[in-house]
Amino acid sequence: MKRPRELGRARASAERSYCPLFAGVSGVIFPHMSDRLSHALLYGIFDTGYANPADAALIVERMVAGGVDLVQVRAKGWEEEDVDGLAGSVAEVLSGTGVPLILNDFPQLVPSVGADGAHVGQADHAVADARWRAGRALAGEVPPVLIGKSTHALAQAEAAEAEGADYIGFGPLYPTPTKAGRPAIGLEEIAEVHRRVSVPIFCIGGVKRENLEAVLGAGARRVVIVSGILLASDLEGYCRDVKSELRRNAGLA
Ligand code: TZP
Ligand code: MG
Repeated sequence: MKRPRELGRARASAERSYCPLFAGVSGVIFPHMSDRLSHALLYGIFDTGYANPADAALIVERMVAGGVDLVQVRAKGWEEEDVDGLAGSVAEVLSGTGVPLILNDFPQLVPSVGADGAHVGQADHAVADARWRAGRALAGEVPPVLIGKSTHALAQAEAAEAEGADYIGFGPLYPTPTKAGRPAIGLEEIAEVHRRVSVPIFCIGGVKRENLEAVLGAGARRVVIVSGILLASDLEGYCRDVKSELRRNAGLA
């Protein structure tokens, strides 16, 4: 039995997914959040390792105002019910913005939170399992659920696509305390992963406004930035700067 606030969130998620362009015979129309994903360049993460959960709404609002295209909630070591509460507050902020909300792990919380998907690591659920736990067993179901996967090598990137991931993270490019203990892979394989993999690739790990030019120069098109954004004194301006560089790189500005 869903609690009322959960129903409210699920409804808010459905409402923000509504688009008359996709009207069909059923009258219940969901555009594909995957369209949002395919145009996404900047992926921001609200990570409790860097930001006070009490500030989540304000921070995510600023991220969106700065042009972040996807938002993930990452709360390592948290209990499921606490993640549900935090992600629910972020879902409310994102409601009506069209910016998809992705949960790090916890695919089973996608329906109650009103999130749009989940992100899994190499040691987490398989993509199909995550999709099933999110209540949507098959890719292409409506409303769609986006399942992303972390990859740290070319072979893992190809495997994640073959497994049905909607997008991948590729990195860490640079050593980063956000993913302590995970060796950096450098920039050398960025161009090759873009040749081999068709789903959106978000380069991640130590990416900052300061090294973005080098990352894009190596062939990246989309990035995830965690600490760079969350530790910025002007978070919105930081996102805006990065986004405009990403747009320029993509030939959109
Ligand atoms: N996966 C690979 S690197 C990384 C994750 C979650 C952390 C990225 O964080 P930051 O602070 O942008 O380096
Ligand atoms: Mg994980």
